[in-house]
Amino acid sequence: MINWFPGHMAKTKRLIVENIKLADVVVELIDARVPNSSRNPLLNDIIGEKPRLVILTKEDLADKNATALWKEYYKQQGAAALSCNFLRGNKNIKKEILGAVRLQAKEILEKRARKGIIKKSVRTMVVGIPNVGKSTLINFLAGKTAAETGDKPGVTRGKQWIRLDKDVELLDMPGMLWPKLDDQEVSCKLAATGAISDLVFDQVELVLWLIEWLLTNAAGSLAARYKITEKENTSETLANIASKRGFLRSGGELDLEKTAIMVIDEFRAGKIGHFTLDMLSSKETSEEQNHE
Ligand SMILES: Nc1nc2c(ncn2[C@@H]2O[C@H](COP(=O)(O)OP(=O)(O)O)[C@@H](O)[C@H]2O)c(=O)[nH]1
Ligand SMILES: [Mg+2]
Repeated sequence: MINWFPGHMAKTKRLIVENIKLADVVVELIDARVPNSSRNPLLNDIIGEKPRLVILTKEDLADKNATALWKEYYKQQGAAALSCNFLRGNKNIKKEILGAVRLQAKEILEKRARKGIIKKSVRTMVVGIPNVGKSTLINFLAGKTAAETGDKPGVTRGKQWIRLDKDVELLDMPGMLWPKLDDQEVSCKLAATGAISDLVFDQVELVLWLIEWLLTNAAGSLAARYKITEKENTSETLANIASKRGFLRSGGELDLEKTAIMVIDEFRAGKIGHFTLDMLSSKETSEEQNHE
């Protein structure tokens, strides 16, 4: 677990700024379950006008309709947007990603051609907050042989460009972004999806927040999973789950801690359902607030 103290953020930002200079197209990973909350607020400033491909990761765990709407939203913003389940990555997804990167780089390549530079590859790098799937994507795209042949002279020490195809290269190191933790709601969403460490939150408090979200936005999902009666009161609903599962302490009282950990685990694994915690309207609202 990384502690995002200010000095750490400054260093991380410096590194990303340096690396982004070398890339033609930035691949920004965001978690399809929390497309707004899992974005780094400073990334727009850092990337500037550079072409961008947004990939919504873990689409297998998110709400399908919401993912489609979010992709539309990013396209309207001028980025290319795809969604993937990297655990079931196949050749088509790789082709799609490379195609989108090429398309985003088209203008840059044309500009280079006008200057007489023709053979230069498109360089791309992956950025995102912890746990969003950066390493999984790089391993999936690069494969082992690509990583081994990626070493080239003239590249800053410690950095390697991995060749993905004749005309596309990928930086072997992802750009690690810090999550936004100044907003309690956003922090809860990131904790619930596993983007931030379990040590940061009291698990019972977190599960009460999650139960509240599910009762409000996906009524019936807890009842179906745990064969319980949902209550308006979140604590009572949690107690119902604990007693249904027989989670008791030695004294016979309900073990809410153990129940919390179980529910959070099952939520993250998609066993309670496939949910997107960030709705588009809340994103728009938060943008309005930022402008005030
Ligand atoms: N369900 C699901 N899990 C994924 C997907 N992509 C990555 N993961 C899992 O998410 C976790 C974090 O991935 P990792 O690549 O280490 O994230 P990083 O910290 O950004 O490098 C790992 O347990 C991956 O197996 C996906 O598309 N679907
Ligand atoms: Mg990683």
